[in-house]
Amino acid sequence: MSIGADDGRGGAGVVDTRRGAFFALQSVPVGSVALWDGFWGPRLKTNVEASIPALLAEIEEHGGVDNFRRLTGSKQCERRGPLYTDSDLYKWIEAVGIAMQSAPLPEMKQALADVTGEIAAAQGEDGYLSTYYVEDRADLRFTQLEHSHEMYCAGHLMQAAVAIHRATGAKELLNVARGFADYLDEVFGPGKNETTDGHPEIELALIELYRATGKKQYLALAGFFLSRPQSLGNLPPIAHRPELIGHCVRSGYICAAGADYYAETGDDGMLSNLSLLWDDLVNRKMYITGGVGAHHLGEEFGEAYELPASRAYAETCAQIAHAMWAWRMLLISGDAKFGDVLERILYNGFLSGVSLEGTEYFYSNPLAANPGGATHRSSQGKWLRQSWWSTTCCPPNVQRTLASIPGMIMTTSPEGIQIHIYDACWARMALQDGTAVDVRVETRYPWDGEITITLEPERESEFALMMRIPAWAKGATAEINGEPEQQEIEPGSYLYLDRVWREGDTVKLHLPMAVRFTRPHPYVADGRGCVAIERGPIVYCIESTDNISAPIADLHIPAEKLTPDAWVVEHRPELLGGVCVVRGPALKPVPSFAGFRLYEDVTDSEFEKWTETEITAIPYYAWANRGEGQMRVWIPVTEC
Ligand code: FUB
Ligand code: ZN
Repeated sequence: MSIGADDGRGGAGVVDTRRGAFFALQSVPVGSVALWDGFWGPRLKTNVEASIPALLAEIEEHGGVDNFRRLTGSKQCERRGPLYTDSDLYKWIEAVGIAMQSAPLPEMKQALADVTGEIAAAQGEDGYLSTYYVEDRADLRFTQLEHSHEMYCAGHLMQAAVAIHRATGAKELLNVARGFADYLDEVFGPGKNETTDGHPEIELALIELYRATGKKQYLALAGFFLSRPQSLGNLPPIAHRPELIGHCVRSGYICAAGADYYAETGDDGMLSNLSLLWDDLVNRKMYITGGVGAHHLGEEFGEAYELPASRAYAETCAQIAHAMWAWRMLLISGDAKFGDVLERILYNGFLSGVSLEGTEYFYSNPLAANPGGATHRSSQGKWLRQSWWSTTCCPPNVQRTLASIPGMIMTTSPEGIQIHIYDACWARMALQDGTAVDVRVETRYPWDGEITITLEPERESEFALMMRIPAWAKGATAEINGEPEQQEIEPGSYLYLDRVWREGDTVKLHLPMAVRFTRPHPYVADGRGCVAIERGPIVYCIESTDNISAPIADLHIPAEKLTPDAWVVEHRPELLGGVCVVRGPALKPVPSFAGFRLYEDVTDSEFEKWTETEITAIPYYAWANRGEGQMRVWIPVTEC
């Protein structure tokens, strides 16, 4: 199928890499990878069966569809919700569109047709569409761009339209999106209106719309917006921003858009600044969970190493925005370091954003919780996920990201096939010469590091199979058809197996899954003197439900026990949807620290006595699924 063909089902992946001359890797269609009953497969099933229908009901209940109906005259009612709430419905549609790229979802068709019809009918003749800047606010159109979210909403409309077109070939929403994009192109640009939206998003969307339609002016308009300072906070354009500052979701989206722009144009200045900003992220501003954002106020990045635990902002959308950036950087570079961060976000700070049932969501994802304590208000009073937030950006964002995961498992390149995320699946890849290769992955990852890959090329073919070896996987080994692989396997790179592959060839990869203890940079105040427990890609936490011997804040790990041999890993299929827990030795003070005075002279202090106890750690993503309780990721270490 040719690129930009009328029917959108032409082989595009989560990001359509087929035009971009500067992509090293080609993303594959979401539908070409079928997830089984591994880690992500059941979560995607929950997404489709529980999360997506429940969220539409919530959006309906809170007026998100009625806001369109009232404009079309199909319902008489007041407009409800924040000025950006149109984007919630658009993101929900995008989630459906991406999920439909895996399976047709006949049960969603009617609802989708209904909301699409309302959206299309609500569009102005000039292409403009907003349920907020209409009627008595119509004169304000594009006059409040710093806060108005008009282009933010437009961007989500475009992404929804592209996803639906890619899934079904249907053009109704795509035409609405094109109408709006054409209108923006008339109004904005050099010598016209030269401002941009205070919330980036339109840039990403215009580039994907360009990819779906072939209309170069959309790419040019995205380039124009990228070249302008961000109107909120007057932040420098992303190609010139000296560090990560400001609102984290906005930053993540604009960085992702910058990467897309580089991929299409080869703008080296953009790429070199994105690399600098990436270093700032991973070396100074990202939580160990992959969470992003220190400040609730302004939902912003903090200073370098300013990563508070219980007061972390780490909005689910911020993690998603940075996963989008990581994915694009991986596609551009083929560098495993981006896959490592993508994995860290997905299994930890992203996944914590949704409950195991799939119907409740966190907005912030703190690294410590003390319900009833002084920090209670800092998380908007909530230590439990909710089915609805008045700003409900995160739930549909979670849904579209979950639906996208099959498209981020593997890629192809002129050399062969890359596997980035290990999960039980069956995939059909196409080599550059058109040869079809079926790839079967059998694994219990992330609970187990044994991964068996079976290749079935339709004919004998020489190509490279490249498998990401996470940076934590020291001592990984591999076998090809039962023979040990001789080359040294470097953590933080791709194991490159170039040979003639025949039907039924197998590769067994063994990633060591020892418990790891990770300490933060000493300037991370809330982690000083502490470690986090990690195993494979999973970051652990201790929660009061499993640790009743003492308040969570009392529990310490003895320094001499920071060795994997002192710890036990138990697979608990019945717990939290099936997890591995990590159990090990701990110390608690007697009496509890709870009785200590706030301040005392060190010479007056009674020497506390430590008593041996044990802690049980669960995956961070699963916390707060058994009611409210204390939790922490960073656990103090005691030398005694
Ligand atoms: O402003 C729209 C969305 O609401 C942002 O992306 C989130 O951070 C939340 O503020
Ligand atoms: Zn959000």
